[in-house]
Amino acid sequence: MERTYIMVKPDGVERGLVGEIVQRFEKKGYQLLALQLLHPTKQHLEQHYADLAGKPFFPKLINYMLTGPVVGMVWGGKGVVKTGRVMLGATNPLDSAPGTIRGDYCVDVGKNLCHGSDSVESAEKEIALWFPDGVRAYKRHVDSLIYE
Ligand code: DAT
Ligand code: MG
Repeated sequence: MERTYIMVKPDGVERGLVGEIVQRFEKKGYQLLALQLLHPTKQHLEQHYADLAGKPFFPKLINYMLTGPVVGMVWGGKGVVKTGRVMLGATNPLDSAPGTIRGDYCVDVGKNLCHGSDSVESAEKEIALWFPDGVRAYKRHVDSLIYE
């Protein structure tokens, strides 16, 4: 099954938007495979965002991500990586369509509420980084009502 790593950033946790974000993925029909609230270390975040290490906004991004706990999740289902990012909205919330999470709940790129993996490959890397003990699959009876 395709899987993605979705993370509610510290602003989203503090603003009480964890439930809203979880609910959107639940209502869509995707399967919750793992969920944790975590106070990440600087080193962990630098690893998560390693691809952006050379960007001018990198130090600010890491400091933002260290302002409080994050809620990390693994969601599974058909097309969940690409569709998950559509559900989050564009990186810059001012470019995010209304109806997306960023489009509905935030304004500035430096406080854009949530993270979603950008490819199947990075999703698997991120899942291994954030859930090193592994993520167990389980059968859902409701799948017969969601998938044809
Ligand atoms: P995304 O989170 O949509 O995958 P990304 O991986 O390019 O976007 O960047 C990771 C985060 O870094 C993004 O959610 C917010 C921050 N960021 C990206 N581009 C930025 C910019 N131009 N200025 C400030 N922060 C930025
Ligand atoms: Mg990204």
